[in-house]
Amino acid sequence: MKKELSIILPVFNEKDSLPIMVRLLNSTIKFKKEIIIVYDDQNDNSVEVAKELAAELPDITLVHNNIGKGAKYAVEMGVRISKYENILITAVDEIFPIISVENMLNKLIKENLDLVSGTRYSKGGVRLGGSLIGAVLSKIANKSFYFLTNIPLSDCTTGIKMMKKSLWKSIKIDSKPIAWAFAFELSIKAYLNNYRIDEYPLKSVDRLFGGSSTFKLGPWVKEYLKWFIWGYLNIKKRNRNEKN
Ligand SMILES: Nc1nc2c(ncn2[C@@H]2O[C@H](COP(=O)(O)OP(=O)(O)O)[C@@H](O)[C@H]2O)c(=O)[nH]1
Ligand SMILES: [Mg+2]
Repeated sequence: MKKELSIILPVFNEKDSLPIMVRLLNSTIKFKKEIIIVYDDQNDNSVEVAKELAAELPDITLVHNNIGKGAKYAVEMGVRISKYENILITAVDEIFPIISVENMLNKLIKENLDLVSGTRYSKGGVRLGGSLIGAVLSKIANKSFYFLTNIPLSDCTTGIKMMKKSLWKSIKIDSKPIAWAFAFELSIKAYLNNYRIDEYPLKSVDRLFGGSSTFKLGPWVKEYLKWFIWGYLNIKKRNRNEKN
């Protein structure tokens, strides 16, 4: 497996965070990579900034997601035009030590994994910033899901995930395009389908450089809870069948 990476950045009005994330990635990554910025709407304030970045720096592609609104479809659009076999999806507003990207890729390749998920909840990973309610709910959901299912990922819901493109293509994502619920679903289905998965600790700070979160309590809780229950039941069922 070659040390090459397609980085997919879904953006929703990220004029403040986007240049910081792109510059961090561009200046620290020395292996072959491309950065794919995916926006949903022509009027999004990231578009102009992204055009300037693409004109100034190498390996940057700006693409319009014409599949449907939401990060889920933006990632799908990014994967479709990506040129490498390894992909990283990440949120542009979450700043973490960018050296972790190379460490995650080394891990993916050396250990022949299908998915390396970031974790903010174990092995020294930390989550900072963002809204208090979002942070509390995320922590409770991930800790209890880990405890109840024994899934080897302590942060199933994080959007920072590196994987082989074949994994993304083989998993059918059914979640509604609400927040990053698809990342939770992807973690569960990768585990259920016996893919080789592991995690890498990240110290991440949410919304360090402005813009605003798309967090909406009601619909988010509903969609994440749905996958929590679905995942719990299906993992239990799988484990029961394996014992017999
Ligand atoms: N293309 C696209 N990107 C989105 C959408 N919603 C959020 N994002 C991006 O997904 C990432 C995380 O979003 P954010 O609102 O910070 O979520 P939170 O941290 O969970 O509150 C950021 O890079 C956003 O710009 C969307 O509807 N479409
Ligand atoms: Mg955020």
